[in-house]
Amino acid sequence: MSESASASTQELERAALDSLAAAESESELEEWRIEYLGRRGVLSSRLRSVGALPVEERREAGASLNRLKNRLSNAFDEAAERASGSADRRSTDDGIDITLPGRRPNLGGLHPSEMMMREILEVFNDMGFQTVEGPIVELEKYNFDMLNVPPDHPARDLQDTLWIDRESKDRVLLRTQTSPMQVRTMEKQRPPVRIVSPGLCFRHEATDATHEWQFHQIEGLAVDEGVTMSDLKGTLYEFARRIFGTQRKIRFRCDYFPFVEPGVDVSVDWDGRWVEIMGAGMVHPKVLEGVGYDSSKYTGFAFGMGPERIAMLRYNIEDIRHFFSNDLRFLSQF
Ligand code: FA5
Repeated sequence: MSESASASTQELERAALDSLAAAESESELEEWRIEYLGRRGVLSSRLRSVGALPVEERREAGASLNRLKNRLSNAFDEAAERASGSADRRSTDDGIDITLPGRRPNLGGLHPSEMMMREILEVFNDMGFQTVEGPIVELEKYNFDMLNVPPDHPARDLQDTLWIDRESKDRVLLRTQTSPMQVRTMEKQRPPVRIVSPGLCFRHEATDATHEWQFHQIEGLAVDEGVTMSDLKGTLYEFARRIFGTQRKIRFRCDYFPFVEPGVDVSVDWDGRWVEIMGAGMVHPKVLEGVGYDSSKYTGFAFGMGPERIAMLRYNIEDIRHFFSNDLRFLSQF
């Protein structure tokens, strides 16, 4: 190739690279590509004009222009890659700055009642109790009759009931307690039985700092040959030790529930006052007989506790109504 041809190739390369360096946006790069590398661009027309050169110069001039075309092509690819990388970092045309730190989404968490229930269930699962769940909309016979609370029994007044269907033969209600799960479990299973059953309960009652009309309970039931009141106490002391630690005082007191005999209530000390957290007792022989168990062979204990009350004692929550008021200032503390 003649000197002047090679000099003009060098000039062309310099001019092309300078203008490539000045191209910033994608559209400027595309313009550059069309101008230099396009089918009607500078290099194509130079290559076409090689045919007009003297025969002895054609070969070298063509090869030199092809090498230049390759170098410019590579330079263009690199520039395009750089431009797309920095476009990611810059504001985009629609005004979104994708380099700004993201907005952290509001992540939900477990409700404090749910957290408390899971912790309590784990304690009983560790002691060999299996978790079972049952219906919230319940038949009257499970909520009352089969628990030794016949119609007209005054004990029904202790739990003001929200009725779903009061007219049919099989009356339907929102369960007032988880104790129906005692009966449902024993109907399906022969002893030994060891279950815990968590879930919502409803009572038509006036609310105050320790009473809600909607709350959770966790029922417990153990039936086998030779189960005694000391098994009940031992189990509940172990529960209290794991949930409240060894220093917290707890109290057992006689109480009346139609489906146990004897019955107790269990309270925990809260700054010098006793807060009742559960009812418990030895399963009444009538309840055992009602599901076809031989009450001269099998005995059992049962308990029903309120996880919201337990969470109140655990976390010093002064009013049970916080649990279902859906106030994020309360809920986000857990
Ligand atoms: C019962 O519901 C019995 N079924 C418990 C039981 C089960 C006794 C098995 C014997 C054998 P009581 O109504 O006391 O009992 O409720 C038990 C616990 O549920 C209470 O100690 C309390 O922790 C919780 N609880 C009861 N009513 C409410 C309420 N309105 N608001 C919040 N928690 C409540």
